[in-house]
Amino acid sequence: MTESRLDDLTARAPGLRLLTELADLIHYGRDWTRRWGPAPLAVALPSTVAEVQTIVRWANERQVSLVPSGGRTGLSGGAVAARGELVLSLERMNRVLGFDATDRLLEVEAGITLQAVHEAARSHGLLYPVDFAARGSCTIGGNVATNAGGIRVIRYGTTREWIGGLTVVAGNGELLELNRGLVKNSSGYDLRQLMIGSEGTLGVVVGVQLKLADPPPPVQTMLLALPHMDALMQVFGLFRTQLKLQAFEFFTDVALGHVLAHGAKRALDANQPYYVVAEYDAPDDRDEQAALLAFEEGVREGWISDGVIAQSEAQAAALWRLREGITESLAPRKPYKNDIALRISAMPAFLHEMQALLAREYPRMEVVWFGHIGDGNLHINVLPPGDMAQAEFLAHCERVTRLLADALQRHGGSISAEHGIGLVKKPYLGSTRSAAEIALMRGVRQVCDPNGILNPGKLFD
Ligand code: 2HG
Ligand code: ZN
Repeated sequence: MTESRLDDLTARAPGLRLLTELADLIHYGRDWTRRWGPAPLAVALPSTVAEVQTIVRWANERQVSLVPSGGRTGLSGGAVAARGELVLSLERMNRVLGFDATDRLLEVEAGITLQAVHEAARSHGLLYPVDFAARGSCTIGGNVATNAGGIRVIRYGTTREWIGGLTVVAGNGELLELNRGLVKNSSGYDLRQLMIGSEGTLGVVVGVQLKLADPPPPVQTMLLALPHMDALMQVFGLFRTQLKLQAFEFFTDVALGHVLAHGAKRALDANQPYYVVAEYDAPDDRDEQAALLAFEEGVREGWISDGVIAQSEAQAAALWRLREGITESLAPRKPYKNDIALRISAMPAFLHEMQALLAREYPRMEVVWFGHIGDGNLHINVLPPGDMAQAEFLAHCERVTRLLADALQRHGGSISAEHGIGLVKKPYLGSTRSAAEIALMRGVRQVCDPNGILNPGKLFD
């Protein structure tokens, strides 16, 4: 049966590359979550939009589930294929298709990496401003699917802000050109925005028109050590009024311990419980002076205990590594991850409640938190104790996540800030979205994908 279905697909798309070797099934069937055993039917690597359309039409007729797949750096299981699905990898569709200087639009295929987009924008003297540590492996299609955020959201917003148009293969195989790069387009529902963040459940994104920005002015990078948790938001309040922030990222001493053990270099002597990497525009002496004044005020207030300003690009990269290297340094320990969002105004009160909750519920476990505190996004990674079985660890963390979800609901937050819902956060969707909203989302999905072939089981059942 399986064989004949695949034979039928190759008969319809003779040039299509199809992988069925076990090593490939494992490689393409999982993402960075590593929680589900990969078990796809096969992996299709189309190189044209027409091939993607053929695959989607075939999947409808043959009732085969599809898992659209980018760089599989996701942390919520959105690109996992563990139930005999066909992985539809866009990795061969990775070209820059064009650039229009008047419109400032870069047109790319969905499988291009974020880093290649950065380079293409730079080659035109412009900037694609969404950025984060997985830039070398993640793809634009995946960024669109999760509305990826990253380290410069406080200045530039999330992926959503930078999409001028999308080319999408709909659930029935038809091709949709959504918004076509228009700046203004008040002609009904914005289906482009509906696709963004839909985690491959409403259509397969094959092409993207990216808006580009002016390149940033020269920036400075500062590492700060803070003596207590309240200082995080106090320093943020101070810095955002005095400086033009590009990024405001934090991590704890526990996180620092892991990146240092993983090869990063210590930048400050004394140990403090919290650290911030701040990046701000510093085109001239006045901005540098403003940064020093803000720093001194923070010290006077007792919010900052120590700090260093990078004196070279290499030093700035070393400071950034302390923040961006955290995920990789924790990966061997198979952490359980939360990725939560709050309004910035809700953060101080929430932080206290969360700290108490984590201390109470995870007495035997190491909890590492860090993230994009300037835009209200915290990452909480819980490390299993060496003597605890994986299933017991997961069950424990799921129970605590339920409590965290309740707290978030009370504070008006979200159970997923930028990693998506996928499989991992599915049980908690109802803490962030109302029953009426979920019912509407279900209806939209049903209309876009009536046969239920697009990433079934992800986001909601
Ligand atoms: C980051 O901000 C990523 O570094 C990963 O979103 C977060 O590993 C995590 O929990
Ligand atoms: Zn993040």
